[in-house]
Formats: sequence, C-alpha cells, structure tokens
Amino acid sequence: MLRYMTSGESHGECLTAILDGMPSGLKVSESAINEELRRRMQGYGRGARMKIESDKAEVLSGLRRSVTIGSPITVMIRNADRSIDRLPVVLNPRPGHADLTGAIKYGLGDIRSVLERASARETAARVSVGAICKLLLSEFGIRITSHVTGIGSVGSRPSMSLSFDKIASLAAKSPVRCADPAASKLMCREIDRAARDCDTLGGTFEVVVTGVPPGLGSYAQWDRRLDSILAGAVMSIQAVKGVGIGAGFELAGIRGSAAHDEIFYSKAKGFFRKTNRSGGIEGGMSNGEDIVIAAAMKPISTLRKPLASVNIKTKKALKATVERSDTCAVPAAGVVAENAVAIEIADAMIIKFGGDSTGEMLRNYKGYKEQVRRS
Ligand code: EPS
Repeated sequence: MLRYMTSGESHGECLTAILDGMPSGLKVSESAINEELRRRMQGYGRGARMKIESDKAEVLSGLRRSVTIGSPITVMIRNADRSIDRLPVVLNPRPGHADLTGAIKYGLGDIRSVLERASARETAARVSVGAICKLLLSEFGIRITSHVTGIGSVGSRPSMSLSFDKIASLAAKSPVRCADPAASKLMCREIDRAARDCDTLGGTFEVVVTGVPPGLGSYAQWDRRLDSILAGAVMSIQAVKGVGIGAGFELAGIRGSAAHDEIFYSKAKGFFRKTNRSGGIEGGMSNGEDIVIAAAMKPISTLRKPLASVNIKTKKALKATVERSDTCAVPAAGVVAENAVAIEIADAMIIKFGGDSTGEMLRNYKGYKEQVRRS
C-alpha cells in the first residue's frame, strides 16, 4: 500500500524521496522530519561530512497547511557539499564497497559515478520518509527506538530485561546510543583506537517497536510475513550483513523448552508472555509484544590505510582510493533502521486498517482492539 523511492547523489544538488499511499488527515511538521535527520547525523565516530551538513527537509508536495491530503509526498534535502562535478576521477576500487562491480555492471569508467549513489548518504532520504511514517504510527501509540549492542570487540550486557522507555532514554544519553553506560565508554575508546590506526569498525544494534497490535502481517503467504518484510528492510541498509528477529541465531542452539515464550492470560492484560525471545513475531505476525530486530553492520569500507586493489584502467596493483568517511556509523545505522522499520510497520497498519484517511484507520483500529479484547 505504501510505496517510496529515493533519488540523489551524495555530492549532488539534493536527495529526494517520494512517498505514495500515506492516508489523508495526518499532521506532518518539517521539524519532526528534521529531528529524525538530526538523530541520523549523530554518533561518536562519524566523519567530517557530518560537520559540513545540517540536513533539513523541505516538503514539496502532498501537504496542505501541513496536513496530508492522500496524494504523493515529496521531500527534498539539499546537500551543502555539491561538489560532484569537481571531484577527482576514481579508478582504484575500495574492497567491500560497490565500486568495482558497480563500474563493471554500468560500464562506468569513473568509479565516482558509482560511489555517489551507493553512499550511505542516501539513508537521509529514507529517514525523511520514515519520520512521516513514525508520525502516522504515533496516532496508534506505536513507538520505535534503537540501541547499539556492540562495536568492534566491545559488547554490552543483554538488554532483553530493559523496558522500551529505559532503552530509549539510556541510548539517547550515550554518544554511541548504547543503553549500557559502562560499555558505552569502552565503545568510544574502541572507536578512538581504530581511528588512530586509520581503521574502521562495525557492530550490532537492535530496533525495538512498542505498542504494535497483534495480527500485523500474515502466515497465509510467504511475502506477507512481517518478519521477512522487516528483515528485508533492515538488510537493505548500506553495510548491514546480518539480521535476526528476537533472539535470532541464538534460538538455533537451545532446546524448544527454553526457546519459546509461554502464554499467560489475565483479565487486565489479556493474553501475554513473560519472555520475548520470539521478538514479538510468531508465524509471520506481530503477537502484541515488543518487536525486536537485531542487525550486524560490517566495518565501513573506506579505510585511511587502504587495502590492496587494482586500477580499473591500467590493471596495475595499487592501494584502494581514500575517500573522506566515518570511522564508525553503527549508531546512525540504528536510527536509519528505526525509520526503515517505521515504513514497513506503517504499511502493515494501512493494509490491516485501510489507508484512505487517518480517521478511517483509527475507527477500524478501535473496532479491532475491541475484537482483540474480547478474544
Ligand atoms: C554519509 C555521507 C558521506 C560519508 C558516509 C555517510 O559523506 P562523504 O562521502 O562526503 O564523507 O560520510 O558514506 C559512507 C560511509 C559511504 O560508504 O559512502 C552520510 O550522510 O551518512
């Protein structure tokens, strides 16, 4: 039901996104989009580009007096650095980046034409779409946060016992968005060490969604399974190499009796679980518990001490090109993933509750909540 596309090069005029299928009657403020863009730019270990830019969204269509009217919404983010046509030709592909295969695939003699679009800067446009989707979700009491659980060799204590609000407030206070203050300090030092060695770091993060009603997605068809939709959205973020739902890969190594979340009932809560190893999704559907998505990001592939490569013109062995980049962007990737997830949850909500107007959705949602309460 919801569709979107982004366009724009990292050092071109601007990034844009068109979001189609957003219901009418939703108040959208540019400041709410800008707050998400600001969060994406944060994080210990980011590079010089984040000091140059102060990403701001301009909504060009789809709103009247700041309210959606059911027509496609266009968002534009102007680049401060628009040097695309003055930047030097790139001939030495960076291992791990889109550079080499992109140049071969599109028949491009200058790798610059590949990296301008492959750059993770594109995620600013995606975040602007996600920010609008977050506004829709907040009408239904659905909130999304993220936190970093590992950077390089430093891991944090498992957070499964922390509440959504605790994770959100602790992550917001940490320069690496880690909910464990002691691990947060160690992560910053790990980033300092990598930067000193002209190296980069990856890590792991979790996205948590609270307030989701049971029954989004479906077991009835493979492409309607919510877990696969969310995994695809998070996997599509630049440098993400692994995604798990709930305890994910850990579930493979424990017995069924220890893996599954037992079912309880009380008059006040209805059906509930005391554990959430399934990450809020069973049978491809949300089950009403918090949705938890874990992801692993590889280290950024632009190294200031570059790896071995081959010049695509002369075929001579050389070192890869050094581009300005980040030492670590895991905290930002978590924010991007929140927004990528927001888009898919908003889509699932529109599919379940109808998508022409926000009022219609709220009416249908209320009726369904009653059905759930009586179940
Ligand atoms: C990014 C902008 C880029 C990079 C980074 C993310 O800006 P520049 O290339 O001018 O420094 O900092 O991109 C990458 C990590 C990448 O692999 O391309 C941004 O806005 O997030």
